[in-house]
Amino acid sequence: MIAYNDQGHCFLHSPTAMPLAGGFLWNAHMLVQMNCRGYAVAQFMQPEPAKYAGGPMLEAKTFMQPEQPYYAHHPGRFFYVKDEHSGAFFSAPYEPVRAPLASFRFVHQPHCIGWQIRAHGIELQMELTLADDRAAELWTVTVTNLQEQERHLSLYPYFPVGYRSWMNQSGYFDASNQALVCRSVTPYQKVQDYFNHRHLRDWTCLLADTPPQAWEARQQVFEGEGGLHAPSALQQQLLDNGEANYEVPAAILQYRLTLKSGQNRRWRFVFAPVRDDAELAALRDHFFGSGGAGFDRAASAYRDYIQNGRGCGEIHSPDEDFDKFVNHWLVRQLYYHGDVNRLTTDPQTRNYLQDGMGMAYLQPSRTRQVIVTALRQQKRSGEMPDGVLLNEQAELKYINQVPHADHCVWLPICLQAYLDETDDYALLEECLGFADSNEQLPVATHLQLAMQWLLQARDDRGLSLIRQGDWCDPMNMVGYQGKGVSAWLTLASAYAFALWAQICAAGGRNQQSQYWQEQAGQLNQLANHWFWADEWYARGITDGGRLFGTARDNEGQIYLNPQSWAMLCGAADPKRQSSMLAAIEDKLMTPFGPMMLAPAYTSMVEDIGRLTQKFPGTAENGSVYNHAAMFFVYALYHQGLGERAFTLLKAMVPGLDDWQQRGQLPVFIPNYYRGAYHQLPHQASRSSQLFNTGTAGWYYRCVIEGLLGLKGCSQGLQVSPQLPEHWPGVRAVRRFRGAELEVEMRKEALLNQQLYLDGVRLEGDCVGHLESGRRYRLVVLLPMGEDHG
Ligand code: CEZ
Repeated sequence: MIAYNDQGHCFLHSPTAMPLAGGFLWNAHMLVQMNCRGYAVAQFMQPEPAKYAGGPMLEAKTFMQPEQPYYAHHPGRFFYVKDEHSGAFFSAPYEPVRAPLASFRFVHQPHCIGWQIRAHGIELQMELTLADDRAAELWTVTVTNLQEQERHLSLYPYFPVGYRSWMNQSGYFDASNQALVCRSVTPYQKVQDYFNHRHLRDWTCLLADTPPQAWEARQQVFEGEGGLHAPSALQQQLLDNGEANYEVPAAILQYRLTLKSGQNRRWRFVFAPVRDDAELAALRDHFFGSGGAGFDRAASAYRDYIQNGRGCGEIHSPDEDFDKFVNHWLVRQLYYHGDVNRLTTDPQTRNYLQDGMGMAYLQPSRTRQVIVTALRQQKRSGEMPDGVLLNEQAELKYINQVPHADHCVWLPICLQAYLDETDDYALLEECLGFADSNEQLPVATHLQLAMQWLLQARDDRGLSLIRQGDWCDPMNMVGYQGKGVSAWLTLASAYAFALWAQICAAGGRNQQSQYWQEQAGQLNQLANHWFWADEWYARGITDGGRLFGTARDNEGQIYLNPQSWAMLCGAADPKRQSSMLAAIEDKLMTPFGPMMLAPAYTSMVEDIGRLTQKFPGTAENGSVYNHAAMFFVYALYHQGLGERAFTLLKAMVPGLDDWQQRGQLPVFIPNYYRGAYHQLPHQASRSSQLFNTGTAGWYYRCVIEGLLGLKGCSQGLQVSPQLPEHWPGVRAVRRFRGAELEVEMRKEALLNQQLYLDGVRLEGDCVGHLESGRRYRLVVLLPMGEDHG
C-alpha cells in the first residue's frame, strides 16, 4: 500500500488505509499540510502566520496542531467530476464524496504532492506545488477520458475558504482576472488594529488559466440540501454564477468539456491570499501573463529551492528504505526547520538553536547566523530570552511569554556542532552587543556569561531552578513559586559546562576549560546525590519539596530525559547506567520507541502542571515524543551503544510492517507517536502527523556522527562508525569543509579499524589535511563482530 521508488518518491495506494496521512510543502512565505484525501491546513506569513482558508476558530489557531482532526467541512482542495449524460459524479482526490474509486495513487515528491485517480472511466491527475517567492499554491489538473466513447463532462474545482469574518465577507467572480475572489475584513475592535490590519492580505483568490463556463461563490448554495457528498448545485446544468454577500464564500468554478477516447485536457490554477485588486491583477500577470510561462518558472524555481537543501552526506546501506528516508526526507525536514524557522517570527530559543544546530550539516553559514542572532538578544546578565525575534515587528507570543530556565543550555550544543563541522574558531572572537546593552563583547564572553547564568540560577543545594518550564514546556507548575528544581536541567547544565570546557580547550582557553570541567563535575555529584532514586534519576523537586519521577509515584514514575542526559554529562557511572537502561527497557520501551514518561498522567497534578492535563499518551504526557527519544539515541551513540541506538532510529520512521498502525507516510518524523502503551494500547503508535519537531537535526547528526561516525574535529574528520551488527558494510558520501569524500566501510577479520585515504594507509582514526575542492576516496576497514550493545 505504501512504497518508495528509486528517487525516494513516496506512494500511497489507498485513500482509506491511512485517512490522516499526507505531507507538507513550504516556502519562506507559507506552509501547506496536504492530506491524502484532499484536506489541507495552510498558512502564510504577513509577517505573522495567518490563514487564507480555515475552519472554525480555535484559540491559538495559528499553531499547527497535532492529530489535526478532519471533518466534512474542513478546508481542502477538491475537484468534483460529473458525467453530463448520466449525471453520475465523484470527487477527487477522495473527499468530500468518498465515491469508490477504480484506483487511487497519492504521490509525495520533495517539491510536490500529487494524485492519480481513476473513476467512472476518467482519470484525474492533480499536482500541487508552490511558488518560490510568495504565498501561492500552484495546481495543475489533467482530465483524461479512458473509455472508448466520447464523454461530456463537467469539472468543478471546489476550494472552500471557510467562515472568514463576522465583520465583512463576500465572494464574486472577477472576469477580467479570471478569478473567483473571496473578500473579508479581519475582525477587530481597537482603533489601533485598523492601522495594523490595513496591510493584511484578507482576500483569497482562485485564479484560473482558462475562463470557466460558470461559477458559484456561495458555499451553502452550492452544497444545498444534498450536502457535500452530493451538492445540490451539481444537479444543474450550469452553476448559478452566484455572488456571496455576507454569506460564507467559497471558490467554485465549472468547466464543461467534451473528450474523445484517450483525449485529455489540462488546467492550471493559483490559490493564494491577496491584498486588493491591484495585487490580484499583478498575480494574474505574474503567473498567467505570457501563456503561463510565469507559472512554469515559479514551479521550477520552487523545485530548485527544495533541491538546495542538500545535506553533508548520503548513506547507501543494506537498508534501502532507511537510506531513502535519510537522504531524501530527513534532510528535507531539517531544511524546513532551519531555513524558515517553522514559519514563526519568534521561534522558541531552544528550537531556534537546535534547528540551527541541524543546519550545521546543510549550510553551516546559517548556523553561524543563528548563533550571532541569538546572542545579540542575550541579556548582559547572560540570560537568554524565551524566544528569538526574527524581524523588527515581531513580539514574544504564547509560550514565549512563559519564563523557561533552559535556553542557555543550547548555546554550547549548537556551537559545538558548528565548530566541529567548520573549525571556524574565529567566531569565538567576533564582538556582539546585547539586548539590553551596547557593550560589544566576543562570542566567547557571551558563552561564558550564559554558562555563569546557568550556574547562578540554582537553589541553595546547587540544583537548577526550573521556573515555569525547562525543555518541557508544559511542566509549568513544578517551580512557579520560585523554589522547584529540575533534574533534567541540572544534568543538562552539567553537559553544557562540559561542552563549553571542550570548546575552551580546543580554542586554547585552558584555564576556563578547567574551571567549567570542575563545575560540570560538581553538578554531576549534586545530581547524583539529590536525584538518583533507587534505580533511575527522578525528574525534579517541586516547590513544596517533593521529589517526583520515582517509583513512589503512581503516574509519571520514570521520565526519559534525565536518564538520557545523565549519560551525556557523565553523571551516570556504569552501575547507574545499566540500572536505568534496564528501567527504561522495562517501563518506557515500546516497539515504536521509548515513551517520554510512564505511566502517563490521567489527572491534573498541581505541583507538576499543564503537562499532566494533556491527554494520556499524547505529546509530553507519555507519548513516544520523538525529540526526547532522539536525545536518548544520541546518548546511546555517545556511550558507544550503537546497536540499540540504530534500532531506535529505525523505530522512529513508519516502516513497511507498521505503517497502518502509525497512520503516517515515511516522509517526515512526527513530533510524537501515541504512547501510554500499556494504558491505551489501541491508540498507541498513532502518529501526531505534526512535522514540527526538534528531532530532525538530531537525527541527521546521529546518522552522520554516530552511525557513520564521520565527525569533524580540530584535526579533521574523526572516523568511528557504529554500524549495526547485521550490516557487512556501508557506502557513504561525506562533504566536509569543502572536500568530498566517497566512503566505503567494510567489516573484515581485523583487530583494529584501518583507514585508507586514496589507497594510502593512515595512522590513527582521524583524516586530516583535507583540501577544499578536492574529492577523496576513504576506505574504512572495521573489525568484524564488535558488539556495540
Ligand atoms: O512544543 C514543543 C516546543 O516547541 O514542546 C517541546 C519543547 O522542547 C519545544 O521547544 C517539549 O515541551 O504544550 C506546549 O506548549 C508545548 O510547547 C507543545 O506545544 C509542543 C508542541 O508539541 C509543538 O511541537
